[in-house]
Amino acid sequence: MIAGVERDGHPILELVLGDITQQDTDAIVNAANSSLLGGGGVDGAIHRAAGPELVARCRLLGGCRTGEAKVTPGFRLAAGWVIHTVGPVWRGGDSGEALLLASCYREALARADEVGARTISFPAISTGMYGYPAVEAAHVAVSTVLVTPTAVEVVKFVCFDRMAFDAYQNAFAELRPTE
Ligand code: AR6
Repeated sequence: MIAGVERDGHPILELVLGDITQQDTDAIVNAANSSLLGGGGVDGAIHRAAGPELVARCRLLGGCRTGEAKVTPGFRLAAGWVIHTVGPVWRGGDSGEALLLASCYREALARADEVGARTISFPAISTGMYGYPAVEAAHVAVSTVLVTPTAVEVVKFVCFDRMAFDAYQNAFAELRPTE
């Protein structure tokens, strides 16, 4: 953990530079596509690390709409659950992208609550192949998690590179409530 924000009655937020497949939180979130059958980026990494059981289980789910989330076991991962969500493709910002991205975070926390996960790791959904600007995406991620009611106790934002990490640090600094 490199930085944390703690608030009464809300999850502790942590910021980590690393690989989400290595996180031992109860759940990790996958930035999937609507087929849920795998892809590149974090999706590919999670499927490789979880093993072929994951895609077999995903086949039973019938896909996932943008902004929604579905849960599977983590199979060979340290995390017990994978929560698959589909972020919006960035189309300039006027196509409801922020609302859809916020929905991904809310829906993922709702799935975590349903399976009793108390700790969860999120990647920077939509900021790779789907082109969502990192600074704006980090702001949506942190502000949404801060206001979403959940029994989750720890939320880790796992950044794969320094640029994402800096974006989250700025979002933490901007959104940290003044005590
Ligand atoms: N751990 C943590 N973060 C990672 C990892 C990792 N192992 N690998 C990549 N990232 P992307 P999207 C970061 O493209 O933009 C897939 O093909 C990456 O640096 O994985 O939501 C799906 O199947 C970036 O910051 O997801 C979809 O088709 C962030 O994860 C499409 O890509 C998200 O990048 C989804 O695109």
